Parts: sequence; structure tokens; C-alpha cells
Amino acid sequence: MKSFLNVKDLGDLKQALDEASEIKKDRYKYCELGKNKTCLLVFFNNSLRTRLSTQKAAQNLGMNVIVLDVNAGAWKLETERGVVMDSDKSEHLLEAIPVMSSYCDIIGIRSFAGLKDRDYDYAETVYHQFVKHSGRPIFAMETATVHPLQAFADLITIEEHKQKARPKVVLTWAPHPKALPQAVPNSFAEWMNEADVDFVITHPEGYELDPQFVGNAQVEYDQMKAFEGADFIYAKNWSCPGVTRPEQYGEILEDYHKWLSWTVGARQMAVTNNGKFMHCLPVRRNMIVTDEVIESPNSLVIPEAANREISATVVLKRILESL
Ligand code: AN0
Ligand code: CP
Repeated sequence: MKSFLNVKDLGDLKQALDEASEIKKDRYKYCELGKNKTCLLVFFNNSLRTRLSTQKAAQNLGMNVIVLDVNAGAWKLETERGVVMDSDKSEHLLEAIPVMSSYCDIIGIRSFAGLKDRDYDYAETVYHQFVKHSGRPIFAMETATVHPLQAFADLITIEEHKQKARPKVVLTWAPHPKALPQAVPNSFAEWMNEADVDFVITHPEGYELDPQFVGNAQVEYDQMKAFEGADFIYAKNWSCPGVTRPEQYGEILEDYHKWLSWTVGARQMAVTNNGKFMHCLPVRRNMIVTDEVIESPNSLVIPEAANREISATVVLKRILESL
């Protein structure tokens, strides 16, 4: 595997899930595979889980790891070609990428959507610059439009906790005070479309996700109706994807105070099938989800985060095998 951005990059999903459970039983099984190989993790944005779980995964495989926080100690990087570099950015990505790749064998990138220019974000411009100029396998640690390591961990978690062969899974928008990317819901939707689940997406009108990710999901604008009989509730905020009105891309369409009834609480969980609660974290309590729901025995947020180590170990193993 030379690139990890989409669900298709993993090939057969059943096989990938089998590999995940094999690694979960013995996470050091392939501890020789990465000997004398170096994994570089490049962060343009903050992270807790991705930073720790991906380092741990690389260490499980016997790799060396280097972490670079671009905005904390490195030169600020210009990402667009053709600009006169008279701002605070001292170095261009076009030099930085080949330099970084000279020190490592595999590169992970975290580079969130700018939420200003839809075409730039949805073309995955920064990610593809790394692919083109590094000559190394590149994997996404949340890029402009996707977060596949998260979606893979989410699928592993659903597999582990499902009580029936084909559970009902609901992705629900929830309010948030800041404009957030669509990467997490995009990938979750993309992966659920490939999984053996009944998949429903619910959000206020105007927050329609890009059709390439929605796939065959049922879209329901009534949150309570969507929750009926659900086995898993996956909450997340996202800003306007600009599908119907491109000029609204990246915006919060209405003040969040108007949408606080969408905060996932006991009222909504009561109509589910004793549903499990999921969120990728970090989460704002009593905005996205109430204290009561996130602290309940049905909350999977901690095992879900723990599975990030497993998804990353499978992905890095696949990449190492292709070197
Ligand atoms: C980020 C997002 O919504 O994409 C990262 C989630 C894993 N969240 C925040 O910025 C709060
Ligand atoms: N879920 C997730 O990716 O968390 P971090 O932003 O803390 O890495």
C-alpha cells in the first residue's frame, strides 16, 4: 500500500478487519517488520490521539519515529505555488517535502481543511503534493477531506460491539461553536457504505455531505426519527460542505444556540435500540453530547480511541510490506 486516504486503499475490508483482530490479540506480532525503517509524522494541526496512537503503532512494528509539529519550532511553510513569499512563511513545501523525505521511509500527514476554498480542499492539494514530491508512501492522519485512520478504528469498534449481523448506524450532526472540517463525517460515511450496516445520516438542511461520501446512505432531516431503533449513534459536528451552495462552504449556517436541541442526550438515546454512543474525540461536553450520555455504560468513546492504535498498526504494517 503506497497511499492511505480512502477505504479502497485497504482492499478487502473483511480481510483488513481480520488483520485488526489478529493484531489486537498480539500487537507486537510484527515487531521485526519495521526494523531500521523510519516513520515521519508531520502535523500542521493539533492532535492528541493521532499523535500518540500512530507513534505507538510504529513502535509496535519496530520502527523509528520522528514527529514534526510544523507550527511549533519548524519554519512556517508556504503550501501554494506562485506566491511571492513576503509573509511570515519562511520555507516552501516544495523544498521541505524532499528534505523531510530524505530522512524517512514513510510519511503521515495531518493537514486540516482551510475551509476557505472548497476546490483547493476537496482536491486534497497538500496531501497530493506530498505524494508527488516525496517519493515515499504517504498516509492521511486527517487531511482536508478525510480521516481514514479514524474511520477504520470506528469500524473495528462497531464490529467488536455489534449485537446483530447488520446493525443500524446513525451519523448525527451536533452543534459546535467553531467551524469544523468535514473529514471525520466524510470518512465515516465512506467506510459505513462499505460495511455490513444500515446507515442513516441526519443533520439540519444545508449541511449535506459531498455525494461521493454519502453514497447509498439514507438522509433524514428529523433527528429523532433517524435515531429510532439505532444500534450505534455516531455524533460529530461539521461546517457547511457547500454542496448545494458553494459560497457557504466552511460556514456555520446558523448560531449554534438555535440548534442545542441536537445535542445528543438521554431524550434521543431513549428511542434507540439501547444504542451505543460514539465520537472520535476531542468532544465538547453539553454541546455535542451530554455528560450523562458520554459517561453512560453505552458510551464507546474510550475503546474507540484505543482502537486507533490498532487501525494505525494495520495500515503501517501494510505500507511496510509494500516497501
Ligand atoms: C477536528 C475536526 O473536527 O476535524 C479533529 C477531529 C479528530 N476537531 C476539532 O478541531 C475540534
Ligand atoms: N480523533 C482524533 O483524531 O483525535 P486527535 O485530533 O486528538 O488526533
